[in-house]
Amino acid sequence: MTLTTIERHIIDEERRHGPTSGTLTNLLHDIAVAAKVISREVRRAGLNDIIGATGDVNVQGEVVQKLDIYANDLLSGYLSHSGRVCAIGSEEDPEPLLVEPSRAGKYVVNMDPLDGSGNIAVNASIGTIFSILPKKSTGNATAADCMQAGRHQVAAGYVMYGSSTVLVYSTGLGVYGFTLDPTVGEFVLSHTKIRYPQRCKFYSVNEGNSAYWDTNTRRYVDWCKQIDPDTHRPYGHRYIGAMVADFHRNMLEGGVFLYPKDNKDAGMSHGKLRLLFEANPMAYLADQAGGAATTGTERILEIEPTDLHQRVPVVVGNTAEVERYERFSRES
Ligand code: P6P
Repeated sequence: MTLTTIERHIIDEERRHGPTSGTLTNLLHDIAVAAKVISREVRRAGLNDIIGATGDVNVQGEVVQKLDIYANDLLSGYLSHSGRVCAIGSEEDPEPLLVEPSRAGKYVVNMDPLDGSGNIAVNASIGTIFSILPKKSTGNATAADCMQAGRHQVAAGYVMYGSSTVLVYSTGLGVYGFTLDPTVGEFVLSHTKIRYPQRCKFYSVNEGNSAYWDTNTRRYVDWCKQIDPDTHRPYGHRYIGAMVADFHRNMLEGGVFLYPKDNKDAGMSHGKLRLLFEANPMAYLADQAGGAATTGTERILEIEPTDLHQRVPVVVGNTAEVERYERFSRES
């Protein structure tokens, strides 16, 4: 039985890309190391007083969990000293961290250091999401380096802290998953070239917001719930409250995740999820796995960012479902 660790896989992929500096390889390795440390803390959160809220509110207006800060500080500190990164955009920080030019590298990392942190206190799945872009400015890095359309990503991935810790990533050559073996402290290849199944089995959306949805969302979700054996409907409904977990299940089993815009909260009239830290990396992975991601009127990867913390509506999963939602949006 061949044991393929993430370190070995990353190097094999580097060779598939042809001659490179190896910087992206090293950056992905750095992220895997940080993920192991965060996983350890997540698994111990209930024991070492880093569960619960700090009492602060972040730039998103969300209550900050202690683990949010731990993960953000760890990733920012570790990656900014790696020599691979020139700027780090984080859901937790108002402005990007711009690395000291003498230590700056050629990549930008945008991240949600701990996605779904509201699930921590109830021991439900949470995750880390990362997006890697090439530095585009010619001089010292600026915030503009973080604000590039998702089609420019060179890699993206997530770590899901669930019943096991799984790191899923792509550098444009397909999507691969690695499960952390805590007995040896290695991420071991467990999912090769993940592809969305042809059939959609699940839809994931917060039905509690249905009274605030636009017509297109209501029509699509009602369609998912209609009885039609020929199209295997009604689809099952699964919603964990952490995008990483819902996205992961849907990519493996077949499904569509929606966080549409709604008129519940004026501050979220464009949806809740952040373009740079959640939507773009997940859209990149979905595309690499044969799926798609849309706002309803625009593909996520084509959006030109206008703000670091810009929110967008997100519908991501099986391409047929994404296209169906887009049809409902056009008709509405
Ligand atoms: P709601 C977590 O806060 C998050 O950003 C996503 O991971 C998740 O899918 C969504 O928000 C959950 O939001 O409003 O349904 O609790």
